[in-house]
Amino acid sequence: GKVRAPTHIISTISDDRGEEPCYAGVPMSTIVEQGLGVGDVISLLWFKRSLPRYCTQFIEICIMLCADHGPCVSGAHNTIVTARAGKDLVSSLVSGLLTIGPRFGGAIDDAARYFKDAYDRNLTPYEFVESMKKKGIRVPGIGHRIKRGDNRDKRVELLQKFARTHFPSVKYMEYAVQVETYTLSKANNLVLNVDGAIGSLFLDLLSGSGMFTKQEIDEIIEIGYLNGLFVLARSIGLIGHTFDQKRLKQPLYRHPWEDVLYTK
Ligand code: Q5B
Repeated sequence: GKVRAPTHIISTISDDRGEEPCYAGVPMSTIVEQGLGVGDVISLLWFKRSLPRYCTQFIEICIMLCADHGPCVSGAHNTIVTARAGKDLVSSLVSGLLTIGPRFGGAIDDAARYFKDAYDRNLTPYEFVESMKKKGIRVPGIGHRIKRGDNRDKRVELLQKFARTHFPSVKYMEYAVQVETYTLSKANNLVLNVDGAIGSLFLDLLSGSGMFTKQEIDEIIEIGYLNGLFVLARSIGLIGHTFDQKRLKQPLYRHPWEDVLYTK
């Protein structure tokens, strides 16, 4: 009989061998004809399934809200400096993307991991936060450089409002809010930030939508899909910052001596 030579690559998300490319089995013409959006495309290519409209809308809101946060944040700053050094679009973009990590924008997966673990183990916010403190770990998804208890992050409020209206359950997000109430009692900058809001709400999306098994949810959290939302979103802004600097014909950036503390 026929013997299949062993393949070097296994791929399960897309296929371009037919008349048109398919994402998770859905032809591109269907995506366009049914008026689907980028949230649907992300659902197909990342989660390999079509998700209900409120889920894809939530994904799109995350992308829109995280697309940019001004020129002063780590990612935009790196991109601006790189563009001003005369580098090309891709170099400027990746230089900004490389700042995304545990402190800046890349705390979504860890926020989801820690909030899920604490909620599932029935830890009170006090027990959770204090156990993190004992381990010397900052609570991912909590804290912001400019947002405060009396100057909340509008993005967090918008995400919460959408989820409270459309999600069947927001138990993880409500737990994150209880954690925030406790951390705010310690310091005014320890707000639930955009990473923490997305991390906790994505747990609610995964567990409340009925579209994922428990095993699939654990795998998504373990692999770490969710920082991808910030990476994808912020690429939009970083590309914009690159074009902006080129359009403005900005010269090579040099940091002023006065702004450096030279010391031995
Ligand atoms: N303390 C975000 O720190 C920041 C604590 C904490 C317990 C915490 C910090 C943090 C976890 C990571 C996280 C996502 C580094 C942030 C984002 C996207 C962005 C950015 C933008 C955008 C800020 C002062 C005191 C110290 C600390 C304690 C701080 N955070 N304790 N758990 N989580 N968060 N990142 O203000 O006793 O004095 O030693 O790492 O979720 O990145 O817009 O800018 O869209 O671009 O520098 O929104 O919170 O505070 O380091 O001076 O700490 O608070 O231990 O206590 P800060 P520090 P003590 S959203």
